[in-house]
Amino acid sequence: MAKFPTKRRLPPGQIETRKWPVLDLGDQPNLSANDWSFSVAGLVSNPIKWSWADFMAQPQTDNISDIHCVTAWSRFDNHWQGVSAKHLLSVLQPKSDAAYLMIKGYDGYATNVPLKWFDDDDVLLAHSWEGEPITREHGGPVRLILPKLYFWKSAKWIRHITVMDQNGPGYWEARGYHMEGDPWKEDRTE
Ligand SMILES: Nc1nc2c(c(=O)[nH]1)N[C@H]1C(S)=C(S)[C@@H](COP(=O)(O)O)O[C@H]1N2
Ligand SMILES: [Mo]
Repeated sequence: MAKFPTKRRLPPGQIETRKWPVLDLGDQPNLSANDWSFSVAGLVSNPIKWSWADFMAQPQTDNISDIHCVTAWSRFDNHWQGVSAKHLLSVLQPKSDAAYLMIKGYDGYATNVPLKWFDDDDVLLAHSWEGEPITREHGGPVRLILPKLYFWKSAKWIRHITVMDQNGPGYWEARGYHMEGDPWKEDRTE
């Protein structure tokens, strides 16, 4: 085994798990695909409101990425399918002063993400995991997957994104979690 692997996979302070723990505020919305819709407003040229049919009519992407939760577990090689953030942004056309997103779930949860972290090839609005619909407990019918930040940024039961020029805290960020949350820098708390 190489003494100095060229690419470490486990960020500092993390432990690999094969299970997929469930973490949320405890109120898991029970949304059928037909109950679900998703909207984006704020500093964009083309605000959207997508039904499930509108969402599924967008180009579909799949990729494999790792989960890093701030509670110290990481899960490798998760296969996701959905609509890429790159595609969403191409539809929205953010304005020149757009810099931060507030991402909201149907349970009232919110988390803030800088646009520069959202605008990446591995970011998805995901509807499937390992070829199956994402279960209710993991945020189905649609959740965000933003693998390069701690998993609290990956909002489950995604409902709305507000595009802003100023940063502001979401649920956990208002309670001491980091405004960015890069696991490689151990951005756990502010
Ligand atoms: N809507 C919503 N999204 C959420 C949360 C939540 O409470 N509500 N919890 C976050 C936290 S703290 C984590 S670690 C992950 C957990 O996702 P999982 O239950 O699929 O592992 O979801 C994130 N997204
Ligand atoms: Mo978390």
